[in-house]
Amino acid sequence: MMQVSKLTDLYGREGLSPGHTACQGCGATIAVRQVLLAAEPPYIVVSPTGCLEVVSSQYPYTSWRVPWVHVAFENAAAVASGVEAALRALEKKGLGKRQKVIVIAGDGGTFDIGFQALSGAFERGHNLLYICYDNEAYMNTGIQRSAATPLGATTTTTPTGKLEMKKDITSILVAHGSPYVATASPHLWKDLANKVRKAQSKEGPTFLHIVAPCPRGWYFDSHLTIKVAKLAVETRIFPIYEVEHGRYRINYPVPRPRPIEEYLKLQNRFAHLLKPENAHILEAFKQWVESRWNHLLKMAEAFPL
Ligand SMILES: Cc1ncc(C[n+]2csc(CCOP(=O)(O)OP(=O)(O)O)c2C)c(N)n1
Ligand code: SF4
Repeated sequence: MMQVSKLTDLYGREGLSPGHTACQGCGATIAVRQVLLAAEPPYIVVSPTGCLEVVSSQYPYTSWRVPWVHVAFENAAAVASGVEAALRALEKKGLGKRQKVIVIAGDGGTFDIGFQALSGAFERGHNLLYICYDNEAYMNTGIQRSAATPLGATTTTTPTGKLEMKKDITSILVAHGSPYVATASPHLWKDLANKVRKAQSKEGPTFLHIVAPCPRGWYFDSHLTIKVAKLAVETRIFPIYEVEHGRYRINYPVPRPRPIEEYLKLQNRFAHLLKPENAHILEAFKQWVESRWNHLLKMAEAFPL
């Protein structure tokens, strides 16, 4: 596996062409571009319905320069399993080479409606890399809440703020016994690129969870996307780590976290959390961040990579 150390390592591999119709500053599209720059060809991408699909495939045009299959919202991992099984059967007959199938899906298609297919594919042990770009809501259909939406965030279905915590999807995938599960952020592009390659090189089902700030649904100015991603990591809200066969490594230690308010105040979806009457929700949010970080530290100490 070749490590990515400079931009020229990725030169000439654009899998997503310009001309797509994503919003300016779309974190998901930036992250997907990085994924495709890093991925070692050949590979086939499977995407369920969501912003990424809608902005990249308006008939009769396509932004995809790699083989790409669009499937229903709920069955990306099931279709990817079928593609992977077919490739395996062809290889047995000497008719092709095995390759990792890459799913790229939003959080709604991953945490919620595609979860059964995802869990099944991991349990069956298919050779696929499942990537979730997490913009923390169903953006394509109008910013509805998902299981990835954080506590307190305003969406069109939680107008006064979500009451539940974000689902810990990475721990769930680790519990499936996956050989490689990791998180990444587009502001740490080298780390992201190397994780794509590592996840691709492992036999079996692997998972990459990428924070994907959405100016439209998080209500921030489009030039702030990378700053928001960086703050998500530097406040410990979105820890950057990897888990190989159950062993943990924190790739981006945050010994002195930035104040959580710095992250929240950039995004209007959290505006009400900074009002004095909602101090208890802000406190619960902070406790959630701290307890997850402490849990991660304990795991990295008890089961180091
Ligand atoms: C079974 C089914 N239910 C609902 C929809 C409508 N729908 C299409 S995309 C989408 C939201 C996608 O959200 P997410 O996966 O988070 O991707 P994003 O749009 O945020 O990128 C919904 C609800 C659908 N296509 N199929
Ligand atoms: S709504 Fe958000 S995720 Fe969808 S294209 Fe716009 S910025 Fe990207």
